Amino acid sequence: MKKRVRVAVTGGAGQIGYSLLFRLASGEVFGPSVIVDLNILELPIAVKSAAGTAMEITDCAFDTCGEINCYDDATKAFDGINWALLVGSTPRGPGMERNDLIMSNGPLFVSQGKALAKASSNLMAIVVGNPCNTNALIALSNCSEVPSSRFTAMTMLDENRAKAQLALKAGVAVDQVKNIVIWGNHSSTMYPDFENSTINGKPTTEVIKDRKWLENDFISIVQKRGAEVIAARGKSSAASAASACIDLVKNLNTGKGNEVFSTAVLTNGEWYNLPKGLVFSLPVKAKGQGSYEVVENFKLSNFAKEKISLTCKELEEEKKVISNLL
Ligand code: NAX
Repeated sequence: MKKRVRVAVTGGAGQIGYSLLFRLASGEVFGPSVIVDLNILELPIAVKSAAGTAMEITDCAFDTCGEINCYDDATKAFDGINWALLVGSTPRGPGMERNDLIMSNGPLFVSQGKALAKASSNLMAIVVGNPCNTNALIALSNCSEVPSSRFTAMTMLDENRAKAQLALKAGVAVDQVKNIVIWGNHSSTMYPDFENSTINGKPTTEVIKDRKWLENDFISIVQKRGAEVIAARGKSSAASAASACIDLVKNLNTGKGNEVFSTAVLTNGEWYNLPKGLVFSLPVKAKGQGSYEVVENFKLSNFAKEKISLTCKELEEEKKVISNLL
């Protein structure tokens, strides 16, 4: 009998959900010998649309696709799951400030954290819905039954964007770029750390000698890429975000051949002089089946430390805004 894995995807009727669900069902993530059962959670108004997506997934006749269930109740959707991909959240409306968005989405992650507490203690939860770092902090704070280390917020899209930009600039294939890590918040303060990265095994700064480009253009392109996509497409990044989520699940599940990658995890007060209690993107290595360890030997220049302190300050401010939800 084939092994089974049950994955909950919230916001399954949204843009990211529409790309993500098919790739999960296709066998690409968990392999050809694992059946993937999908629990899709949506708002009541969007459950019908999610059911339409479920019909299309069925129509793909993937060998690895198991049951597909659509719910508008988080407790039911999270029952018996191994992975929770928390994508659904309210998008920023006209005239809304970042703090308004943080406050409007916060309660959702309180209730989803509580629903996850009833699911299973060894599940892995990935928060994609923005502001994802702070939403992950809210969810894990309301879910004491699941270890905090089983929660992460996705900065893999930022890492992929950074990797692609360095590869383009250096004129190499993307797989030649390694150790490119995003520090901090998934926001315009994130720090894509070119100083610790390598291209073809050499330090990036030796391959791309234009330090001004690295310090200014490169960082700015990565930080503002999401806004640039919105300006061009009229909608936020969706297929690339789903693809990054697939990469992150694969990395966490299989270990990525011992390679370093970025994801945002709860700080313990011991890593890189960061304060305790923030969900902060750091270099990690996966140990498989969702577990990981933070890589502690990255060297940080004064330039990097300055950038990291800015993104840290932003996360501390966000934490203050939702302190009543923790
Ligand atoms: P959409 O607006 O297309 O879809 C969101 C879906 O979530 C909708 O179908 C909505 O009905 C559903 N939803 C809202 N509240 C819900 C709840 N309480 N329970 C279940 N479902 C709920 O947005 P989409 O483009 O798919 O983006 C989803 C989220 O990802 C947004 O918050 C977006 O900002 C965030 N992103 C995060 C990225 C990252 O790298 N971490 C990058 C892409 C994206 O911007």
